Amino acid sequence: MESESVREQNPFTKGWVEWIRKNLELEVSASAMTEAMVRDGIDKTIAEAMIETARLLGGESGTSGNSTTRAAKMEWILDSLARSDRARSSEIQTKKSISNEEFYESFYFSNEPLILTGWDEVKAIRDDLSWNALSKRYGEEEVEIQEGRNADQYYERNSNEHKSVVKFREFLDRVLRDDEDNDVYLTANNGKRNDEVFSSITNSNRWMPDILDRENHKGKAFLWIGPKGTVTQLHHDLTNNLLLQVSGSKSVKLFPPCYFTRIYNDFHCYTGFDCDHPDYERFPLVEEINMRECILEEGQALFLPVGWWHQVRSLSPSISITAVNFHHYNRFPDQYTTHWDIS
Ligand SMILES: O=C(O)CCC(=O)C(=O)O
Repeated sequence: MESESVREQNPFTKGWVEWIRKNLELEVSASAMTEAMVRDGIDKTIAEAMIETARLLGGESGTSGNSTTRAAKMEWILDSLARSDRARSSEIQTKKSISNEEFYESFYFSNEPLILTGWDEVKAIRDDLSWNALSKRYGEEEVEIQEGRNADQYYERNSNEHKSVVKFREFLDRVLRDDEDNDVYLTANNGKRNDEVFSSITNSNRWMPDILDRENHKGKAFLWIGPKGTVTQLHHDLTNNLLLQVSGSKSVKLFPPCYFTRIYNDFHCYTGFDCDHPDYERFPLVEEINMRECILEEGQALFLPVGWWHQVRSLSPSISITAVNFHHYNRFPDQYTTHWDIS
């Protein structure tokens, strides 16, 4: 492969730096480049150091390349997918029951949400999870919840600062009051601390539909208990999730990952956009999103594919479970590196 040549004597000019980057992209060998630079009067040690530095900074094609160009190309791909998505129906598919074959082929691997209306296995835990039974069995237990959310616009991304330990009965009293209350919520984020208390629910597989892997369920289910009016702010998860509605109902707004360039994702998996109070002056591109919306009723389950954005509001006192133990690969967090500021 021919190397490009630049007639300049000062090796640190933009011209030489660009020349090296271009030749790395063309997969020209370091020795051929060094030779060309030495021929042009550049000291061999300096030439070698410049090439090695450029290589380490990602000038080689097939690795990070020119990151601005690559980011632009990724944006183009996503925008093209978003253009097609905007032409699609905003209905979420609903099925009473589904075979594993159809679920994995048409929904799990296709990154497509689904509402399963016939989650019959819920019957196995409905009595254990009635409000009375919960109060009787766990009332005296200390549990961890999220608290003080009303005072923090970003209560979700700051969730670690809102953890608080309370007596479960006192929490339930608040959950069952009739008014809307987003200040307290027992969430998946509290799962670790509460795992022992609620083990007979979260570490049991008797409520799991077939699409979940009943042999691989320990530590893979998380409880959500809260009053009417809790809002889980718009975010995407790093796994495929099944959100199972045990008691009460929730409204869910969701849309696919191809709208990444329109959702103002500024931190980890969050955005400042609020689907329930849309501010299109601050977030104008969101208007181009084909938002889906559904109500998840008691005894139903919603498949939330990895990367799909969702905002969830409870319409009544509510108990849900999120499970992540599917029969196929769901370890996407292993490859995730952008946990913090990405603005
Ligand atoms: O039910 C909720 O409030 C949030 C559920 C959720 O975000 C999930 O299951 O991924």
